[in-house]
Amino acid sequence: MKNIFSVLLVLTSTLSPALAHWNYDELIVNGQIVGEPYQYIRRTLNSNSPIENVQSIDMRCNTGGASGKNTQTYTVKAGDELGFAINESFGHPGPQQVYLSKAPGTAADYDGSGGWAKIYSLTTSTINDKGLQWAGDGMKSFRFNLPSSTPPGEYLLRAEGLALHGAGTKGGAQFYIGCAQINVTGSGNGSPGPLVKFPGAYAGEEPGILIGIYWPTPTNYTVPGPALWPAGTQEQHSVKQL
Ligand SMILES: *[C@@H]1O[C@H](CO)[C@@H](O)[C@H](O)[C@H]1NC(C)=O
Ligand SMILES: *[C@@H]1O[C@H](CO)[C@@H](O)[C@H](O)[C@H]1NC(C)=O
Ligand SMILES: *[C@@H]1O[C@H](CO)[C@@H](O)[C@H](O)[C@H]1NC(C)=O
Ligand SMILES: [Cu+2]
Repeated sequence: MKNIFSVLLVLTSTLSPALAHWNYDELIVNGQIVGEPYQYIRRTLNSNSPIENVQSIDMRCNTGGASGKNTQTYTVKAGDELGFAINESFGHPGPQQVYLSKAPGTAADYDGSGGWAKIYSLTTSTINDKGLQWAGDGMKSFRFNLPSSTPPGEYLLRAEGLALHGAGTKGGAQFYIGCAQINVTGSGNGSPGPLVKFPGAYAGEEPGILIGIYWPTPTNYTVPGPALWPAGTQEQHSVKQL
């Protein structure tokens, strides 16, 4: 019974394609949406489809996200509360994470080929006998702190939603990605890290990427990627929406 139910769940979530999908289109700064959709976030050329090949260069900033020429850069202070809003709701189960990468020049000129530190990870709200429950499930936004030790300069801020409904087979996990361009002011003197590259950060076989979430019912979840920066930052189990 449980088995059939799980199969049905997988089918329904795979058969309702664009409905459950989302794009990160708006930047939130200190509790307010700033600007218009895609004013500060690079627009994907991929409608609202996910990336499934973890070795793709589009893992950086989504399809068409290699250049920020048509995107503006928003000035924030180290320590500000930032966030992403989406044009839908998170319609698939899985974690939400945010990575930060310093541009060698301007954020608009940066292709995201450098190192990325992870600064936010929103995972399960709880794990019970029905399996993994996701803190971001059905939500339309999330907020997090830009570490106050972030050094001044221009950065790409990358939102990543990992959808796990099809992740029981390799290549079945879906990555929803959006990169905001930010200009950080202040006197932060930290060293963001550990740094990872995209592609490269994920192999696709991590227990948090290659995982059947329906049956057998998982009893734990390990989010993929490096440790959070600054060291000691904890994963979040509840979402701060707008
Ligand atoms: C979100 O944006 C994508 C890409 O423009 C679009 O295909 C999709 O229909 C939008 N969703 C909603 C609810 O507007
Ligand atoms: C970034 O902030 C600095 C300091 O306020 C400012 O001088 C510079 O013009 C800003 N750059 C951009 C791209 O907004
Ligand atoms: C859950 O724990 C088991 C055993 O400790 C481990 O083999 C498995 O990889 C873990 N699963 C996840 C998704 O972390
Ligand atoms: Cu989908």
